[in-house]
Amino acid sequence: MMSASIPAAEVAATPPLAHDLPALAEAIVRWGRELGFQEIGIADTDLSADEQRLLDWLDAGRHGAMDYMARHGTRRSRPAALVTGTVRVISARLDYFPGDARDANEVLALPNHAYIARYALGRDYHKVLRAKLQALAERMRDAVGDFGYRVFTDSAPVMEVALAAKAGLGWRGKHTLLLTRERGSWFFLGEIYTDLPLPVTPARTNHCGTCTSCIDICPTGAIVAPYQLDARRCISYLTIEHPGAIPESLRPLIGNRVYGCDDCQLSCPWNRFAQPTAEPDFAVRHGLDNTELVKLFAWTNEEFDLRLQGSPIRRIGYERWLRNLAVGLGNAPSSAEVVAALEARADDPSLLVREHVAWALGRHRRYIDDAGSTGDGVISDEKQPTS
Ligand code: B12
Ligand code: SF4
Ligand code: SF4
Repeated sequence: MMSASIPAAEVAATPPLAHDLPALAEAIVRWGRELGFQEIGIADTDLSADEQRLLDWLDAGRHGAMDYMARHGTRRSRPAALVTGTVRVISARLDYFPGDARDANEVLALPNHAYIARYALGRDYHKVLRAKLQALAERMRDAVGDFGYRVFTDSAPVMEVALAAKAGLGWRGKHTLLLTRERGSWFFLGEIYTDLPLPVTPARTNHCGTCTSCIDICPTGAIVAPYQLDARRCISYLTIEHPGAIPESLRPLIGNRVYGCDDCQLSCPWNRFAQPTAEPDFAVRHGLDNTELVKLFAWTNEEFDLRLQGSPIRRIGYERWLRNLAVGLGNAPSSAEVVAALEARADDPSLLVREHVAWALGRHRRYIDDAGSTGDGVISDEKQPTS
């Protein structure tokens, strides 16, 4: 009856999938796979349970200096308040584990080497994911005509994990990340907010059981209770998001982790089933999986900018990079090379770097006193301890 009022020409011009939302949802999953996503799910926009937990987390100050987490209020937990008209969220999962990287546990066990989180060894994921999501949205437009949408990945006030959990892309682990039985947790999430009332996909059941491996392994005790993370203690926060001095009590616990941290994921039994990414952009660049701390600490600002072009690491800037490396060097075994590298930056123009270098040198004080330093950044050969 309703179509009787629509001019015949318009009916003929309306693409068929616009009238068949279940078929469109199936097509979206298929197109998503063709674009390289491992999985696509669809959720409604009711995040009321998560909203209260987000507010509690913010009230407790667990976001530390991440002001952007508090800035947008409930727009983060109410998709339609962020993009008017949103009724569904299409969630997408893209695996990033680089199969060509040196084994993570091996690097963590080498205190002279820098450990960089697996997600940051290749190119910045923001652009990669965004381009794929945009391509998916355009295929949808080709199929249904104009519709309301916006794509996001880690770039806006969006509760990505909560939405992906609703959309059935995995369950939230006790470390707070999303994971699956088939592929573990080494993946990024991205979304398309849309005004199309697509059918939703069911949520998955939780398979953490009695396991507490991620909580037990966390070097800084940042997972303060199952599903609750205090970012202020998390090494990922401290080395990436935190702008100032790293609290001294936490520095020794950071070990050689100079950008991000993966321990909670490395310890998770479900990550035994993870598959290496097929995404060429996430392949290791510049040997970042296997480089000594002193080599990275010697980079000039220009080398930092040049070598980390297109890498997510560049976003923390040279000063935080040196700060983090100084902590790593403070935790490394004492040696002439380590002390010389630190002494070479003892007068760094940045107060932040100088303070962390001084702390690191303090950690090698006994060695320096025993060995004797020329005071000009070189431990004299004759004063080095004999082994
Ligand atoms: C802020 C942030 C961080 C912060 C804080 C992390 C956090 N857990 O909140 C810091 C800098 C520490 C961080 C670190 C990392 N992050 Co981060 N981060 C984000 C960001 C921008 C927002 C997360 C957020 O909303 N936090 C707010 C708090 C309130 O949420 P929450 O801790 O997850 O708590 C929820 C539940 O745990 C729950 N809860 C509380 N109590 C209880 C009790 C029960 C019983 C239950 C069921 C639930 C529950 O309530 C909360 C609301 O749902 C998202 C992107 C996005 N826009 O969503 C990426 C994101 C979560 N990060 C990501 C990644 C990859 C990482 C790192 C692995 C990077 C690294 N290697 O260093 C680490 C992992 C650390 C960890 N264990 O979480 C990915 C995760 C992908 C995945 N598989 O889940 C995301 C989704 C980015 C992306 N687009 O892919 N991150
Ligand atoms: S990323 Fe590292 S510091 Fe943060 S919760 Fe996981 S194990 Fe702990
Ligand atoms: S380590 Fe254990 S508790 Fe933590 S997310 Fe994995 S299965 Fe869940």
